[in-house]
Amino acid sequence: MSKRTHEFTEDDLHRGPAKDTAGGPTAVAVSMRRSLEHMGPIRTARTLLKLNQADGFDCMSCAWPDPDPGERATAEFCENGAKAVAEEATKARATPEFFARHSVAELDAHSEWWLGQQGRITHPMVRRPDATHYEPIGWDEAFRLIASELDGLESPDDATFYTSGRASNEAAFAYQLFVRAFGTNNLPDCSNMCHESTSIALQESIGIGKASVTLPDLLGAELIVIAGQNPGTNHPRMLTQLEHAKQNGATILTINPLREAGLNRFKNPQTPRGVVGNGTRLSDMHLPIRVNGDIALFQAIGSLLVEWDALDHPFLERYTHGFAEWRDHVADVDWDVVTEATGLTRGQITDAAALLRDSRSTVFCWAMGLTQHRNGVATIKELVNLALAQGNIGKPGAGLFPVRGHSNVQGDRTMGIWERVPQSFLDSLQREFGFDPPREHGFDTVDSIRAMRDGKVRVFVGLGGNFVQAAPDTDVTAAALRNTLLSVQISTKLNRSHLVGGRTALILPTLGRTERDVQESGPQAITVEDSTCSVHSSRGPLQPASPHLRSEVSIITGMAEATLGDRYGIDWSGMRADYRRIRDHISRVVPGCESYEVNARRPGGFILPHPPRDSRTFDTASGRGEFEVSPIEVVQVPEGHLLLQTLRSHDQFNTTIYGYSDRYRGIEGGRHVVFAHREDIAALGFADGDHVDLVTRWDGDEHVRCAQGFRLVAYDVPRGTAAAYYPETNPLVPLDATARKSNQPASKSVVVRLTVAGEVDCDPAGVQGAVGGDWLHKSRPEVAHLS
Ligand SMILES: Nc1nc2c(c(=O)[nH]1)N[C@H]1C(S)=C(S)[C@@H](COP(=O)(O)OP(=O)(O)OC[C@H]3O[C@@H](n4cnc5c(=O)[nH]c(N)nc54)[C@H](O)[C@@H]3O)O[C@H]1N2
Ligand SMILES: Nc1nc2c(c(=O)[nH]1)N[C@H]1C(S)=C(S)[C@@H](COP(=O)(O)OP(=O)(O)OC[C@H]3O[C@@H](n4cnc5c(=O)[nH]c(N)nc54)[C@H](O)[C@@H]3O)O[C@H]1N2
Ligand code: SF4
Ligand SMILES: [Mo]
Repeated sequence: MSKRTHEFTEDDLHRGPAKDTAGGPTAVAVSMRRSLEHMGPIRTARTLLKLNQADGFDCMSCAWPDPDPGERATAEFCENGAKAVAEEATKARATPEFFARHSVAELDAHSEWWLGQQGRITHPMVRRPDATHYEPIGWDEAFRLIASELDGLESPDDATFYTSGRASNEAAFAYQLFVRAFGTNNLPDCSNMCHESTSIALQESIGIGKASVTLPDLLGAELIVIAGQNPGTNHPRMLTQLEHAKQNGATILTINPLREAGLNRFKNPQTPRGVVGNGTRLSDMHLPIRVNGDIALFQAIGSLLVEWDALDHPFLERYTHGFAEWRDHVADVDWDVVTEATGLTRGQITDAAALLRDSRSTVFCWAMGLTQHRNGVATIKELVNLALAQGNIGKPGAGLFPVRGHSNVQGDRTMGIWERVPQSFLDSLQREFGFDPPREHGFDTVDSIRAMRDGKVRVFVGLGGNFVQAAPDTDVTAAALRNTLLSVQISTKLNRSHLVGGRTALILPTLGRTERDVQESGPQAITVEDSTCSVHSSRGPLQPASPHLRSEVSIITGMAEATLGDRYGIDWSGMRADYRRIRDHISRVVPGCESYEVNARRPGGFILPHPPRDSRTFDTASGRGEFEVSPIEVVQVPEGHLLLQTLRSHDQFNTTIYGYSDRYRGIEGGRHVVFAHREDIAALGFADGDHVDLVTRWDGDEHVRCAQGFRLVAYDVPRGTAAAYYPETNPLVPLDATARKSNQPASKSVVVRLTVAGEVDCDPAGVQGAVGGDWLHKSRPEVAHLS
C-alpha cells in the first residue's frame, strides 16, 4: 500500500456528461479497486465477506437496514460500503514518526483527502500548549490530563461532549453516563446537523422521532415518495430494495432539484440483467423542484387530495387532531405562490397528487434535502400532514421513512446521546445508578460553538467525527475550538479537527468496526440500530491497526475513572471488562430494550417498539396524530444571487474524502465546482467553466463569508439555484442560519453571489452587493410571497 503524497490540482478536473443510471459493473470494479489498493487481497476477502452478515460486522457507512438473515446475499454491501471498509481497514499508518516529521501547520496545508490517506493513527498523541508538533503520550497520562482540566472547570457545563453517529450503543451509553455523572447534559451530536428537524417534527406530530416503517413495508408499498434524498450515492443498497418494490408493483415519485442517477435507473450488479442489460427504471415521475420549494408542493398536493376527497375519513376521525384547520388552510392555497416556490407547473403537481390519490399504501422517504432548511421542521410536518390525511401510518406498506445518515446515529439517540433527553430517561438513570443527573437541557452543536466562541465552554471532547469540517461557519467554528483549553478527539484517522484544537489537543486513537475488540472477559460484540429501529450486534474480524489502540468503551470508561474516581460507585472497570454489563444496564434504563442481551445478540436482532407503527398510538399533546398548519415560506433570492444547496459527491463519507470521482454527475479529479443552470450562468455574465468565488453575508453581519477557487459547471438544476459539495462550502453557512425549533444548520439553502475568482479579497469592505439581511425572512408576515 502506497500512501499518496501528491495533491489533486485544478488541472486534474475533468468533466463529462452526467449519468442516468447507478450501479452496474463499474460500481463493482470501483469497490474492488479501492479495496485492493488500501487493504490488499487478504484483508479485502476477510472483511467484505463478513460485511453486513449476521455473524459479521455492521457496515459503518450509512444506516440502511439489512434484509432478514435468511435473505442476505453473499455480497450484502454496496460500492460505498466497500469504500468505507477500505478507508478504515487500510494498511497505511500515521505513526509517532509521521507526526514528528510534520508540524501541525504543515499538516494543515494539506487537503482533507490527503490527511485521510495517511492512514490509521497508531498511538495516543498530544499537542502541548505552544508546541508545533504532536508527540506521543501514554494512556494514563492522557486520562489524567483530561481529568485535571475537567476538574478545574468552574462548572461541568463548561465542557461539551460531541458524538458522531458511528459510536456503538455500548460506547454511547457509557459516554452519556459519564457525561451526566460528571454533571452536564452538553451532549451535542452529528444528528443536530442531520435529522434534527425530523426528530422534532415527528416527535411533535406522531409522538416519536423515528421511522414508522420496516423493510417489508417498503417492499409492499404501492407508492414510494423519495424527497430530498440521493440514495444512489448515500444509501446505495436502497436501490436494490426499490428494484424489488417495483417488481412487486410499486410506483416511485421522486422530488429533487437534481435528476440524480440513482433515482432514475439502477443496474443491480448482482443480477445478470444489471450487468449486461439496461437495468431497472426506478422513478416513474420526477419533480425537479426548486430548492426549498417542498412545503409549497406538499400543501398544493394536500389541497388536491382534499378537493378530490382522497382521504381516509375513518382514520382521520379516530386517530388525528387538527384536520379541519389544515383542510381549510390548504384549500386556500395560492397557486401562484406554489408554482413560483416550486418551479413546477400546476399540471406536474396535479399528476403527482394523482399518484397519491390512487395509492392505497404510500411510504414517504426523505433525507437532508428536507431537513437542512430554515423551515425544515415545518416542511416535514407538512409531509406528515399528507401521510395522516390518507391514513398512511401504522398499516402495512405505508409510513414515514426518514432515512438516517451515520450507521448508528439513531442508536446513539436511543442510548441517551441527546442534549434534551426526556426527563423519564433521566429518572431511569437515577434509579439505576443512584445519582441525580442534571435536569436542564444542554448545548446542541450550534450552541456549543457559540459557547466555545464566547469563552463559556473551555473543554471539547469529540467521540468520533470531524467537528470543524462538519459544522457550519468553518472560520467561526475553528476559532471557537482554538478558544478552548483542551480538545480531545477520539478518532480512527487524522482529520482537520486535530489541527485546530484547543490550547492542549489530544488525539485518542480507537478501534473501528472492522476490528476485533478483546477485553478482560474475552472478545466483545457491540450493538447498533438502523433507520428502521432494528437493533443487532456486530463483531469485527481484523487484528487491530495497532496494539496501542483502545476501544471506544475502554477510552470512555478510562476517562470516567480518572475524572470521577469512585463517585456514585459506578463500576467502570466492570463495564470495560465485559460489555454484557453495559447491555444489562441498557436493558433497565432504555425503553424498549428489556432482555437486551438476548434480543440484540440473536441473528438479525430485534425491532424496537414504535407505538404509531405498531398500534396507531400517538404519544402527543392530544393523544392523536397532530395536523399542523404552517405558512408557505419562500426563500428570498435577490437579483444577481443564487440559492445554493451543499451536498455530497459519490466519493466521500461526510468530511472523509475517499477520492475525487463524482462519477454519476460526470465530475472527475476535482471538488471545487459549482453546478448552476446554463441560463443563470449566462445571465450573471459568466461562462461554463469560469473560475469563480462564492460570497454571502448574513443578517446585518459586517463579516462577509467567502469560499474561493471554484469552477462553474453548467448543469440541469432549477433556475435560480446552485449546488456545490460539502464540506468545502461550509465557510458560507452562517452559524445563526439554523432551522426554527431544531436549530439545525440550514446548509441546503444559502443565498450566494458569484464573483470573478480573485476579484474579492474576502474582506468585508471588499464585497459589494453580497446579500444582506436574514434571507429567510425572520420577521416577515405569515404567508410570504416571492418578490
Ligand atoms: N457514500 C456516502 N454515504 C452517506 C454519506 C456520505 O457522505 N457518503 N453520508 C451519510 C449521512 S451522515 C447522511 S445524513 C446521508 C445523507 O444522504 P442525502 O440526504 O441523500 O445526502 P445529500 O447529498 O446531502 O443530499 C440529498 C439530496 O437532497 C437534494 N436536495 C437539496 N435541496 C433540496 C430541496 O430543497 N428539496 C428537495 N426535495 N431536495 C433537495 C439534493 O439534490 C440531493 O440529491 O447519507 C449517509 N450516507
Ligand atoms: N454544509 C453541510 N454541512 C453538513 C452537512 C451537509 O449536508 N452540508 N451534513 C451534516 C451531516 S448530515 C452530518 S451527519 C455531519 C457529519 O459530521 P461528523 O459525524 O462530525 O463527520 P464525519 O465526517 O462523519 O466524521 C469523520 C471522522 O470520524 C472519525 N471516525 C471514523 N470512524 C470512527 C470510529 O469508528 N470511531 C471513532 N471514534 N471515530 C471514527 C474519523 O477520524 C473521521 O475523520 O455533517 C453535517 N454538515
Ligand atoms: S447501503 Fe449503506 S449500510 Fe448498506 S452496504 Fe451500502 S453504505 Fe453500507
Ligand atoms: Mo448525517
